Order: sequence, then C-alpha cells, then structure tokens
Amino acid sequence: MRGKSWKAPFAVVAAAFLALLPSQTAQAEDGYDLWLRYAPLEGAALERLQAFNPVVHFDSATPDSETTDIAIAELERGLASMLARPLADDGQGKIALHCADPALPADGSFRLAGAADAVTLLAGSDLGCLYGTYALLRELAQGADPRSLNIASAPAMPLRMLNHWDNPDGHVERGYAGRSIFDWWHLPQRMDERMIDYARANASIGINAVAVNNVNARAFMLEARYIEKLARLADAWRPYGIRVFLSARFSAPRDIGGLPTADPLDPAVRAWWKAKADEIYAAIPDFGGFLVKANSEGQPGPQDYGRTHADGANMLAEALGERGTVIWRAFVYSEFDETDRHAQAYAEFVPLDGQFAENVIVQVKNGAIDFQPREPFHPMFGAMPHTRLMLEAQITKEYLGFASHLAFLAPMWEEVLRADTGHGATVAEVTSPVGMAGVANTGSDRNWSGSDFDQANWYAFGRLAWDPTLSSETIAREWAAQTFSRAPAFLDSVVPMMLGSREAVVNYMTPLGLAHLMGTGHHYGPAPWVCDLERPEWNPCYYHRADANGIGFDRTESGTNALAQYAPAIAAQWADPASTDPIWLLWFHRVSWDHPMPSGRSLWAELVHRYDSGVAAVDAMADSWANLAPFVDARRHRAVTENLAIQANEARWWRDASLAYWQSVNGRELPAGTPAPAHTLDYYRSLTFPEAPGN
Ligand code: BDP
Repeated sequence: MRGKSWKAPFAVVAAAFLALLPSQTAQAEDGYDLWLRYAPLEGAALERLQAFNPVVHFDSATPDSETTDIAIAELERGLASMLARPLADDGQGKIALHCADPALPADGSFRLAGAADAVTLLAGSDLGCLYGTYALLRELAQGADPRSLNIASAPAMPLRMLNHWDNPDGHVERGYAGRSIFDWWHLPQRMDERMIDYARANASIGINAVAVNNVNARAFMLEARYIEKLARLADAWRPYGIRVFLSARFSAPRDIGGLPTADPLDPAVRAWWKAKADEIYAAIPDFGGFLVKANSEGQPGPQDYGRTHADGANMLAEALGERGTVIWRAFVYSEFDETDRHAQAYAEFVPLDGQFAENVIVQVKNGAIDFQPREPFHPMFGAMPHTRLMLEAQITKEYLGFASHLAFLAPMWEEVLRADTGHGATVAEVTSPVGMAGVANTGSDRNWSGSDFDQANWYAFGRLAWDPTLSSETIAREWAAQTFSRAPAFLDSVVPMMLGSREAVVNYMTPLGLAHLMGTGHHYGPAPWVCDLERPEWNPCYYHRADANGIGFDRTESGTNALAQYAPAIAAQWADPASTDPIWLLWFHRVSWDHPMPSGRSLWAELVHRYDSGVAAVDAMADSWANLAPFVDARRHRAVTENLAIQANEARWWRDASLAYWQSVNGRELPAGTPAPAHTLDYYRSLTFPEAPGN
C-alpha cells in the first residue's frame, strides 16, 4: 500500500526495486508473462527512455486506492524492467498521474500527453489511471518516445466481458488450455496468486467483467457456499476494475430451492430469485448479474412453462433491480423445431423487441449458426432497435483447430464488427452502447491459452471491445512486439502471417461458405460424411447438402428463406449467387459443381483450389516462423514450431478427407496436377477420437 507520506502534492514515489525484472532473466520464457513482459529496451528506444529518466508522481487529488497503488506499482515494474535498472528517485521525466480530473468521465477514459520532461496521465477515475498506465507501457514497450505521446482514449463499449465455460469440477467446456484456472474447491480459504495475474492481464486490455462459470450452468453455484467463494474473487478483482457475473441455471428454484416449479410468473419463484439476489449483493455489493442460457440445447427455460424469453429475463431483471444486469443469450435452437436452425433465434427474439426490461441485455453470437470459421453476421443485429444487444464472440478455438492451430481471430471479429447490418448501422455501432463478450480461452497451462499465439486472441478481444475501430494489423503488431520482439524485421514477417492465418483455416476447413463439417461431439477434425445423427441439424450433411448435382444450403426464397431475416438491401445482395461474395456462396446457395466462379474456375475446381491454398498458407507460415528463430527465445520458438507441424498435418487431413468425401458424392476427378488424398475415404471415416479435449 502507498504510505501516507506520499499524499503530498506531486510526491515522488520512493519505491524499492522489488526484483521486478521479468522472469526471463531468471529462467527461460514460458509464456506466463503474456504481453506484459516489459522486455528490456535496446538501441534508440532505450537511449530515449534513459535520457527521459522517468519517475512516478501523482497529485493530491488522486484517490488513495488499491487501484492507484496497482497503477503505480505497474509503472515502476514496467519502466524498471524496460530500463533494466531501478527507477532513480531523482529522475527528471515525471510520469504525472492526475486520476480525479473532473473534465474526464469516470468510465476508464484517460489522456496521455508527453512533453520534454513529463508524461501527464489524466483520468476521471483511478481505474482510468490504471488503463492509462497500461496504455503508456504498451507504447513504450513498442519503442515509442515518451515525449511525443499524445493519446486520448475512452472505452467504446461499457461491458467488455469474458465468458468462461468453466465447470466447477475444473473441466472447461471447449477448453484447450488445460483445466480451469478457478480453484473452486479451495476457495474461499485459499486463492491462487494466478487470480491476480489474471485480473492484471484483463485490466491491461480493458476487460471489466467476467462470468466465471459455464453457460451450461450447475444450479449449486448459486448456493451460499459458492457465493462466499465468488466474493473472494470479486474482492481480489475489484481493484482491477472487474465485476463478476454468474451463469445462472433457470431451473435453480426447483433444483436447489425446493420449489415445485421454476415458472417465471409464479410468485414463489420470483420471491426465490429476489432473495437469492439480495443474498449475493450482501456478499458482493457490485455483483454484475446473471448470464443465462435458456431453452437451448436442452437447458431449462421459461418456455418449459409456456412463457417467453422476455418473461424469463424480466423476472430475473426484477430480482436484480438497479443493482445488476441480466445477460440473456440468443443462442437458441430447439431439438423440436424443424425450421432452418439459422432462422430460429431471430424468429424467437425479434417479435419480443421492446418487451425486455431496461437491465436486460440480449447476447447474440456473431453468426446465426455457431462460431464457425466464417459466418455472415447474425441477422438479429440491427433488427431489434428497442433491445440492448451485445455481441458474443468465441476466443477459444472450438471450430478453428483448438489450441494447436495458429489462427489470429481479430480479422474474423473485425469482419463482423464492420459488417453493415442494412439497418443504418454496422454491427459495431449496434453493439457499442452495450458491449462484447468473448468465450475465454484460458486454462491452467503455463502459457494460459494453450499456445503462445492463442494469447493474441485474448489480447485482441480486449482491445477490440475497448475500441472496435482498431485494425487487426495494429492489434497484431502491438501484441507481437510486446510478446516476442519489437524488431521491425520480426514484425514485418509475423504480422502478415497472423493476419492471413484465419483465412487459411477457413480455406482448409470450410471454404466458400461451407460450415459445420467437424467431427461429432468433440468437434475435432473433418466429418462431412456424418448424416445419421438423431436431429437433422446436428449432421454435417444438413449443412452442406452435397449430392451428385451440387452443394450448398439454399437459404433464398426457393429454399428456407432465412435470408429474408436480413435487411432488404443485404438480403438482395445475397439473394443471387452472382452478386454473392464467393466467401458466402454455399452458405446461402445451392449450386452445381460446374457453377462458374468469378475466378473463371468451376465451383468444383475453385473448392479444390481453396483447400490447396489453405494447406499452402500453413506451409508458408511454418517457413516464415522458421526464419524468425533469431528473434524468439528457443523455448517459445520450438513450441510454436511444433504446433505449426500439427497444423500442417491437420490442414492436409481436412483437405484430403473433405476432397475424398466430395469425390465420393460427385464422382469427379481432381483438376489436373492436384494431388490425390493421401488415404481412402474409408480410412478418414474410420478415425475416432474419444479422448479429444474440451468435449
Ligand atoms: C457450442 C458449443 C457448446 C456450447 C454452445 C453454447 O459446442 O459446447 O454450450 O455452443 O454456446 O458452440 O451454448
């Protein structure tokens, strides 16, 4: 804690040099430090910072809070580490914190202004100073001149949230980075230090809300013993600006409350939730609220009692009152509904526009199916002007090769955020007043995310939720500079590699608008042949509809007409295969194998070409990475190399198995010069993976 004597105006922070050099000085880098390594500067950047000779000051109005203490400690840690020496007490370059500037809002906004002998950090709150601190360190870590900094930053979205699909037993649904980081068993008595490092990482990229448990929720996490556990985390994370949310199981009043029903209109049910909310707020005064998956994939919900999503959400909203928010997920499809799964969420929710209480947010996945490598934006965006809509993205790579494939997801999120809904706003404009949630990719692995490059997706999510206008390139560059090396030769090679990586995955897994072709249950590897599952929409064959004549899902008027859910201008553009960008072609249209493509190739030849370019792109990534060995510590370089080898194999597997299957359906030869699949279709069909992670 900051000592009282430091309250004098512009007191010098006389901190000890607390052995804060990053861990790489003592041991090999293992990724634990994420993008917060603060690697020692060199060359001109080092000379500039040395000449500036920083020292941390704060004014008397700056709140004496844990958050301020964290900001100051972070500045000292980062600056000392980048200088490779402790800060001098008599430093000339003042890093001057003013954390109670009435001219700035208290939402985390800040300004950074450099001058010859000072960098002024202005904020309307101590949290703004913390965010400004991380922004300053981010700039310096990239080699910026402190004297020429000039940044004004405000969060675009109020809610910048991680959704953990972590179960209380430590298993993470769709998690590929080990076990859950949350040690519920030992909480509240014992809290892993990792919980602080986690909060710090989140704060550094502006994440301010965390739903700690799986949307497929266990009701017992609402019991008193778990509220106590959650309160310990909330206390630890509060100084980092993070509010906790709980995923709530809708049937909890029945499951753990002893009531015969969970009907949202039943007075006893309403009273139970109200009492539960009061109990939580007594322990966690700034509890964020409930995240709810209801009437989807077998989860209980208001429709079990003939009520609507609005009835269910509003009942919980009333229980929370002004204290918190209900985040109600729109990812719904029913095993009893025969209509195109693409159309179900819109059909259920859009008629309820205007009926949700003020403290209800409807959380909508980026696309209408399910986090596929590429989906057009969800037609609900822009279609519910009287409802607060929030974007849900998936950081964990359930459908993009788990943690072993390198796929930088910022371009995917940029694609959806910038999409014009046709309702007079982009998806970013529709969701910015509310927020963005990302399904977390953290786990107990030493490197947090299961691979070094998957850290970039956590980072990119936070950065985009703070500022959805940031380009993927900017994000990749700043992440790679902080995480690996700021050498221009390194960045000029690694950034394009990252930027093309998601497109490579699209090409070798689901090119030209194909989707949902993965293995059953675990979602690992290709299985386009699967057609015997109980429900039609669980089957890959439901999505690709390939036969001897053609391939693709007709969502136009002649098909399911799901396209009609888009605004007229957008629907018109996608109604005709000729005006549909090839990246969406088979998503909206069923075409013949001979369909002429803009490239001049037939659909069949184009499909083969896309698979081949996906595979080639992975080989090119492996080559680029091999050349980058001089810039990266041996341990992390090898780890990435090993993953790229897995990816190269699996990309070929996706290509070969898919082509073998399409050939079995269309009876066509591969274009001349194209290598045949390495194995027979029967071989690919025979592969099983009962132990695949995350299932
Ligand atoms: C799917 C996942 C499943 C989740 C579901 C959801 O396969 O594990 O429970 O999304 O978002 O992508 O609720």
